[in-house]
Amino acid sequence: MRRSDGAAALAGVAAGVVTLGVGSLVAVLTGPSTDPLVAVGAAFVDATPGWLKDFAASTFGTADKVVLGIGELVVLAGLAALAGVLAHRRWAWGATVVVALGAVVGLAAMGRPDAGVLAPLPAVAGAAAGLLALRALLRRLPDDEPVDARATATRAAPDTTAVAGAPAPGQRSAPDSPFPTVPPPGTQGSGRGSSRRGFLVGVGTATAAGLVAVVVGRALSGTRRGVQAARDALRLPAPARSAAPVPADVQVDVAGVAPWQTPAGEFYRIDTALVVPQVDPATWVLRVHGLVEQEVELTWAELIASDLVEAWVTLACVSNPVGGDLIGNQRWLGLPIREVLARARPTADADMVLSRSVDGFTASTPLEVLTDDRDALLAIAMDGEPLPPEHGFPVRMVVPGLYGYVSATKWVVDLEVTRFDAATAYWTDRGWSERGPVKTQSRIEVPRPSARVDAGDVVVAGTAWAQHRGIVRVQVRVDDGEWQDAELAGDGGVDSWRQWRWTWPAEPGEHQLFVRAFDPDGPQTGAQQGEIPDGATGYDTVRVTVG
Ligand SMILES: Nc1nc2c(c(=O)[nH]1)N[C@H]1C(S)=C(S)[C@@H](COP(=O)(O)O)O[C@H]1N2
Ligand SMILES: [Mo]
Repeated sequence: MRRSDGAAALAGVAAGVVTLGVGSLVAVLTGPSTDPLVAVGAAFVDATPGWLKDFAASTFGTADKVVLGIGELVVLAGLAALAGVLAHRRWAWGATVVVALGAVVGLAAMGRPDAGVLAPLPAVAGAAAGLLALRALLRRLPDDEPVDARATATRAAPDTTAVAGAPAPGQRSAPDSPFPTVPPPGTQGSGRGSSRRGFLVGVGTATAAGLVAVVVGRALSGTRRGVQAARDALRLPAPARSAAPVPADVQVDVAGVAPWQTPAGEFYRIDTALVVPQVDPATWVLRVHGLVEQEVELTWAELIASDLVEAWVTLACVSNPVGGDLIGNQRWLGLPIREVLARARPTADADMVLSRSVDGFTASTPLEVLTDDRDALLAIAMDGEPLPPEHGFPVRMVVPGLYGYVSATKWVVDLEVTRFDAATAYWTDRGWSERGPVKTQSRIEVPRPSARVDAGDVVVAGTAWAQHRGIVRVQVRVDDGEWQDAELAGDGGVDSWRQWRWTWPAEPGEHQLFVRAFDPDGPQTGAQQGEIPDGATGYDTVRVTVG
């Protein structure tokens, strides 16, 4: 280590911020997914084995994207510091690290499914700006070592690998130092102090400029505002068929039970997108192709001019652990997918539809599920409003009875009619099952885990679901006792979850409550299984202390 290594590392980090800033500004032109941080993060997400992603999702919940961003910044800062130190010793070494990083980022951007020809531009421009910033900063390195010693050290080995014409900043900084060796009038301290100040000013200026560029780049991201405006201006058509009226008693009157209708703003969000894809309805087209008699292209105008239906559907994530909350119930408006497929006329050998989003996510859905009479929708609205951008604006799929990963493609732009033995989908390629029917499940929401309650009548309540089959019974068990029938709340339809309550004559002591739900085929399984590969099973349970 040299004493100047710290300063060189600092110069590297500042140059790294400049790189990100310039990358983010150029990405205003080339699209949000080409922004260096986004491109690398997205490539990392796609390359991460399923188990690691599962770990990240369960450990960090939906904050995993923030954690990923922070992790990226930490790694990047380390590499930038390394580039600074290496470049200070030998310019070619540092420059090689920067160019290699730029190449990795550029390739990551080119590998995105929505990449255009200009995708690597932010990486290239960012790396070039980073190199310039690094060189300028290293030239200003404070002379905190004797000039002779440093010059000797840097010149010790012949600089054969140096980029032609590129200076070795350690060599140049002493003779070319832009800082006066005599302090300007009014400043105290030595020439060394003054040059350190100059260096720090350089580092500060580069860092600040880079940060401003990042902020400005993100703010200018024009498509986002354009799509937001398009969404605000939308007027939704009235449904040709409204959702069945919801009985007044779908909601049990127990504080702490999740609302039967999940507010749109609280609806769980799961996707692989690091930036929410921006899709303008004016340019949206759904292409239906593959094993079909007739290829179909459906535009937004045609979609909203069609007979749209409204339906209550509970959407659940296969990664939802027993008792978890990656599930929500909403009123969707959309076009039945079977009508689009009917126009395309799948051939007899087809058995699957591979849906694809604008950002490359894919889901494999059994053809029969999309052609039977259930409300499998190309949905354009949630709770009477255009889809929130993060839930798939302008068009997503919603399919009753299947986990989201095999059915609920957001920002959907392509339906390929194909076969399970001919194509695989995003999560199937990462170890999850190719088919994902929702498993019958139930959850205790009241009392909370580890609650203390008074002896006597205690209300136990929660939710159960068996989408497209329906919940016909829920039972609760205390410790090793008999299963007791709970009271079911009103039925909002087989595609929606169902609430339940039970009054427990609680006796003092430590107790454990279990719940199980029945669909028309019988009780849910109590066998414990994790989320991988096709959804968790087992009884939800809470321990309570009765005082
Ligand atoms: N484009 C795209 N659509 C997607 C996903 C995705 O990663 N990308 N994730 C799926 C998964 S795993 C689930 S559970 C649902 C979640 O939908 P939500 O975020 O609206 O709740 O979206 C599905 N659709
Ligand atoms: Mo999911």
